[in-house]
Amino acid sequence: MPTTAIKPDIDALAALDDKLRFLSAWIIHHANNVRPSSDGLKVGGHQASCASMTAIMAALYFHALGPNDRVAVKPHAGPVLHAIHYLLGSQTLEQLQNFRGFGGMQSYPSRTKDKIPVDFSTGSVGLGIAITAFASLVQDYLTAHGKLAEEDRGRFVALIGDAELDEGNIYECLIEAYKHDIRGLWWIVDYNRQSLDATSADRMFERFDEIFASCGWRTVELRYGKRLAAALAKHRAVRDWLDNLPNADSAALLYQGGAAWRARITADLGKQGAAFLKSLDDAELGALMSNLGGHCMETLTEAFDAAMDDVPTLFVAWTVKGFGLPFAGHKDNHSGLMNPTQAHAMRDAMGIAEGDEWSPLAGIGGNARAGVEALIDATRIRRDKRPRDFGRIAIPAIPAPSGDEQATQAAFGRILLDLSRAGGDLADRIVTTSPDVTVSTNLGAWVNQRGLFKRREMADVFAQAKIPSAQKWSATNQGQHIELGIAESNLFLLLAALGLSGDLFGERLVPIGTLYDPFIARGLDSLNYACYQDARFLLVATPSGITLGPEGGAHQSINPPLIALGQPGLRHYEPAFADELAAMIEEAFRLIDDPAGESTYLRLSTRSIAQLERTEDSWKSGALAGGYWLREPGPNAEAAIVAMGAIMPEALAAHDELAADIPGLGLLAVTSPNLLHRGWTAAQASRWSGNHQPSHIETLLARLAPGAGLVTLCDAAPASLSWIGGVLGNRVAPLGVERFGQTGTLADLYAAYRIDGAAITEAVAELLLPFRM
Ligand SMILES: Cc1ncc(C[n+]2csc(CCOP(=O)(O)OP(=O)(O)O)c2C)c(N)n1
Ligand SMILES: [Mg+2]
Repeated sequence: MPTTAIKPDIDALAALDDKLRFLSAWIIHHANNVRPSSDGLKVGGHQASCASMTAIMAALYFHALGPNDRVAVKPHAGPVLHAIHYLLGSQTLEQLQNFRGFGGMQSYPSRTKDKIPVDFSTGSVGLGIAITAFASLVQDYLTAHGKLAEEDRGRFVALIGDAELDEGNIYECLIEAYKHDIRGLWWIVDYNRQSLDATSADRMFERFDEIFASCGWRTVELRYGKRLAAALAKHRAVRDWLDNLPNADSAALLYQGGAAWRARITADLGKQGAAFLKSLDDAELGALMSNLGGHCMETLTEAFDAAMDDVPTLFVAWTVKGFGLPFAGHKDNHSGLMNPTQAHAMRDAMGIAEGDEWSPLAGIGGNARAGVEALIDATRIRRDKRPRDFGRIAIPAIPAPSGDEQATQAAFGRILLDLSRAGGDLADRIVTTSPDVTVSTNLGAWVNQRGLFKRREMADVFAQAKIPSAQKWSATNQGQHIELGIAESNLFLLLAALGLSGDLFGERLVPIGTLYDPFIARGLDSLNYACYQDARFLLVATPSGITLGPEGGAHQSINPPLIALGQPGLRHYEPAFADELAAMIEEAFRLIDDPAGESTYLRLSTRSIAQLERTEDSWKSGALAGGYWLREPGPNAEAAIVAMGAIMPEALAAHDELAADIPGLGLLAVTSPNLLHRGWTAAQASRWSGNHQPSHIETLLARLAPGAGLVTLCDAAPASLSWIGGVLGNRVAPLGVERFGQTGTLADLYAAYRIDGAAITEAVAELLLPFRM
């Protein structure tokens, strides 16, 4: 992280600002107006959002950033980032010309898809901001654990659209960041006071200032550029007037230009404005009034240079949306595109010859050219896209905890405790985290062993006072559990940052997060965001379903298996037994470290059930592939029970009861609907590539008679399993939970929601009826 400033070359930086504004606009123009369109769809892009930020980004990338600094770029300024890499030689012309095309540079910066180094993907506004705080926490964790040298530490920068500040996840993160004493952050707001639809509410700057300041942040307002500030200093009345001009009025005037400013100042201030206006023609007046802090290179570099310590800093840089473009300030400019005439006029005004639009330094002449070349050479940011960092962790066999009766949730706690006691590289790389449900998700024993992480030591007051407690909550910088407040979005963002530690810091961690299954929905977009970036972690959601009995409907989850069915990058496992769970955890660790792997979601239960006596391990590969025959079907069986998770005892009991009457009745234990589904669709696709392999679910179901009936059973939305009937054309009686749960004993609830033995028997009977007639 740079701690001292370099003298800025203002002229060269200003030339780079112009160049980035042109190139980002031209990338979008080319995609929309030059590249042939085969489908007639508008390609789109955000020239105004880019133009608003080019000065800020020029000052950052060509002046302030150091080699270890990481940046989350406002989604709609993606083209500016690509233009920077183009100037640095780390992005190709082909990619720029294929903006928003198949295989081309992405609409919004993407870690996984773009060819340039992208530190954090962005797109869903707000999330890219908050992840920088958690990445900084991970950096502190690695430093404290001796895995990252002081000189390799970086600063975390978020480039923020002002409307993004409406996203609640930012404030959840701000609170957590304060608790963890997070440092080394620069959040830079492109304060153009325009969102997608409209101009933003007035007076918000003061509020942001107060909110951030109360969380320990330094706030820096960059309102006026040097020239405008100097002019206003001489004309107090104009300054007071401009200070209080509503955002919408200011935007409209910026759009209309000098003549409109003159008319308005004259109307509002009369004689008091005359002296200010006197020496300026309309063009000069228009330029002066748009000389805001976020477009003034001296203001920006001074502000960055003055914030080289590690105090988290919010810069509010006032800008004009669409600065320098024909639709600057227009309230409808968010998706505005210059027409070809306007784009050509911009090119000509930049001194760029026709046909020379892509040549990096075209139009930069005179004194600035040498300075620009020098800045491009001297830029300290990383130019290359490094291969992702995988493949370092030896994963020991994870034995199943012993015990005749066990719940998967308790078994999870035991497995982690055993791992902790055994020690070793894997155990040392595990970082656990939970949003205030550490104890109730069974992480307590692990935390007692491995301790809480805090950068500054925190004593356990209860322990010091010798008050008996099962939990030891003293915290040191060697602890391996990061406790979060109750904000599930933060959990997923921290998992995302921890799960990218190999990529961000060259040191892989093994993150495990626990939460209550229904509250996955609380942070779902953050979970999706973590998966989108291919962060790797293990998510343990526990407890689940109406099997939670007396806790009632507010805590009983119904649809997470459906969420998992549609979530790329996340593998859902739902074990019934502790030995299955152990195999899945081992697999999840392997997947974290495998370049072709993914994250894992375990849906666990507090219900203690009788464990199976297994004499061999052949079930294991099936369980890891999504399912296995717990009771083998007979030849040409006419029916099977297909069950998942904590209600396996009901399925087993029903099987015992029905087996005598229905010869060959099978019991299929499903451990991962989403793996089975993925395998099925992949097999379908492979049919057309000439390399067909039947999928796991097809192979399993092929054991039954054609058209055999299936009773599917899960403590979740029945659609989680009912689709299985479509694989080979089996008729299905889907049992599961479709209404909100309620309190009660398991017998009450299973009967009321028809997932008990009686429901299974009735469903099997109904399926077989047509065959019997
Ligand atoms: C979570 C989410 N909701 C909605 C959108 C659609 N959207 C994209 S940009 C935007 C407003 C952007 O305004 P601002 O952040 O001020 O950026 P500017 O373009 O003005 O710089 C919206 C609503 C989104 N990308 N993400
Ligand atoms: Mg805005």
